[in-house]
Amino acid sequence: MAPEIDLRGVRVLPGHLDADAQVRMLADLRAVARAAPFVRPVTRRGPMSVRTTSAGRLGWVTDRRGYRYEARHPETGAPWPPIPESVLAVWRAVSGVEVDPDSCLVNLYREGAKMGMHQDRDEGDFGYPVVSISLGDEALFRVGSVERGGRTASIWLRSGDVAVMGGAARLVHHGIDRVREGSSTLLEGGGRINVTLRVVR
Ligand code: MD3
Ligand code: FE
Repeated sequence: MAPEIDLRGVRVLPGHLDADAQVRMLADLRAVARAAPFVRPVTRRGPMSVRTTSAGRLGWVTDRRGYRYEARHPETGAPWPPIPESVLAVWRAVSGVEVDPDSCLVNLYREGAKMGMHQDRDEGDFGYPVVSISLGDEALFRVGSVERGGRTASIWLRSGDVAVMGGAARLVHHGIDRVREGSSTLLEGGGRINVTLRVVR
């Protein structure tokens, strides 16, 4: 495994998952998406370019009323499927906390999808870290500060990389500027999946 990188307090663990582990996790996430289909979230600012679904007790949803965590899929009304063991294993290895996550958000980036700079602040306790797992095409990840504006730093996140956002980095602004199409063959049809694990409470 390549050495750990500290990007403005975000711990990046390059190549945390080897190729076989990536394939296994992707199969588990496909099963999640069969039970809880990807939706295109619409925020007050319009439709997002990313597709999302969730696993675990709570899933992150958004509509014209705003962002929140819900126990059921917004379209099917079904409870979210359980978080796959392959995903929980990453949390248990890197989060440094004893509690398991309530929520596993799965973001699907297909052609041209990106994510603007934002903070993750819909959770009830920022003392817990957020853990992110990248699969598929490489993505240019940007990290700023807790305050809006100011300096930022960027890094390409590759398939199998894991990032841990804890402590002061838990509330930094961050986003995905772009995805390098065709940089990975993991997803049939191309693209990128990002899994984020959170304790919501
Ligand atoms: C820094 N996802 O779902 S992962 C998100 O690649 C989100 O889909 C991006 O931002 C993605 O909210 C970025 C890296 C990441 C995730 C959560 C964070 C960085 C973070 C939470 C706090 C600080
Ligand atoms: Fe985020």
